[in-house]
Amino acid sequence: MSKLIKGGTIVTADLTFKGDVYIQHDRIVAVGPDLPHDADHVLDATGCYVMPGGIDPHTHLEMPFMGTYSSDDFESGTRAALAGGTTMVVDFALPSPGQSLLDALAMWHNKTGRANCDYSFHMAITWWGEQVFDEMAVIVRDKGINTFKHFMAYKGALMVDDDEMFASFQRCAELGALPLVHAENGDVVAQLQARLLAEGNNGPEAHAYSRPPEVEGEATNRAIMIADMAGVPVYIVHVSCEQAHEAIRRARQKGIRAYGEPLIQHLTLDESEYAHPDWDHAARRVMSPPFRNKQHQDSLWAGLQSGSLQVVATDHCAFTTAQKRFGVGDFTKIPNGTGGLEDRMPMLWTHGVNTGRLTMNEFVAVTSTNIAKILNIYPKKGAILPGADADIVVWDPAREKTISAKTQQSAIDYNVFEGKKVKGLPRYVLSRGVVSIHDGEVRTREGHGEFVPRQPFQAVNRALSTWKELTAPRKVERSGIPASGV
Ligand code: DUC
Ligand code: ZN
Ligand code: ZN
Ligand code: ZN
Repeated sequence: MSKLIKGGTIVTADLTFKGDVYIQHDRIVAVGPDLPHDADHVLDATGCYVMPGGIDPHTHLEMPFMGTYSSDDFESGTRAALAGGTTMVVDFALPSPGQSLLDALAMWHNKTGRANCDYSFHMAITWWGEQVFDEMAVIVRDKGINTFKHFMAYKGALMVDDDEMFASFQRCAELGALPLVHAENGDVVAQLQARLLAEGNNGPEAHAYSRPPEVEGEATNRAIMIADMAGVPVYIVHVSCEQAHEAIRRARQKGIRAYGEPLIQHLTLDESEYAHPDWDHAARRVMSPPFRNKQHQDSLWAGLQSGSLQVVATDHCAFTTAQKRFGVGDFTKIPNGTGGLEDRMPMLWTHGVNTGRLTMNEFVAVTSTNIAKILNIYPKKGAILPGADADIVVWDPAREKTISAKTQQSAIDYNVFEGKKVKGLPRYVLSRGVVSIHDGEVRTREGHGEFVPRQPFQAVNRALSTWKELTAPRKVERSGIPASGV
């Protein structure tokens, strides 16, 4: 079965040019102007941009968290992804403390039977011991996973301390894996939460007060410095504020390989959401880190423009209003998380490309190609090239809609972007050659999604900083006997 995407403008992270894309089965086989018109199906891309499908490197589908499960599973989550032009998601396998990493991974694989698009996993390090040390090697060498996630927050649940993080980062360096970090100072958050509750601040706005930018800036800087000492690059998830971005920028300037991932929510929604008089409205927007003010948003946009931040994700972790209400009377019990899978690309196009903040090529880079390179799956994913998977979005810059929970694919009963107008939406979305979306019509195929294995890489981080020389053990030769009592 062959397909020809005809008459569009191909936009990649590097180039913009008029051309057609020829697909056989699930692969791209030719790219160029005026390809022969002999395919089984011709998809008209006139007036559209033909781009690599989006990759969302940060989702939590059917995640056990805060006494419940996030409400989008691999079926509804990947359907939402495809509806918005995203053709691959990377989710997190989360061992409970003491649980085997391999058992946790098997549990997560069992959730994916109905996935509509391709997916992969990051493995979380939620505890430390010899078993974890040993299993990390199996995960990297035999299970196709080259990323390990560390939570510096969620004290008493997912959080690891510096001891564990440093040990795990060194193991990542040995194995050719990349550590990912949720960077918030979990000890400080726990104290602020307790103080706010004691003072009678129990509403959703207190969630934001308990996680100020400083807890994120401190933890981001700490994670980067620990990674530098372990000699491994580091990827900071959901960078929400200038303090965290500043730490990443400063590290990169010194030659440290630190990557930063802002979310579409933090780029387009701000802290005023938590001041809303309706409890449900505010609670639905409770996520960690919380939304910030406009200055922080400007910093994140500047990072995407200048390259100090490389990827836009969602941290899609959707809870219904009923689930959010677990936290009535105690904001620390509101399940943390917001949706965004369906809206990431249209919102970023509308607020990035249409405003002139991002070029189309930068849009492709931060939604797809950069993450494919960081995860070592380029050009299978993130590319419009012969041999690449036919994960493609034919993007119609003139197509408009108003975002609404009434028309969304996600299983939850609201949308944090409700009422926002977007201009720029998919005409076609192809998941490994299968037309899954056409002009808003959903034609996803349950179970079509496959696991994408990722090989280890050379995980070295050699900063220009001189601390290694300064701290390398050196025996100092001395002569004479020091005067006593000095
Ligand atoms: N933050 C959230 O808001 N939800 C899931 C996990 C996280 O770190
Ligand atoms: Zn057909
Ligand atoms: Zn997180
Ligand atoms: Zn997350």
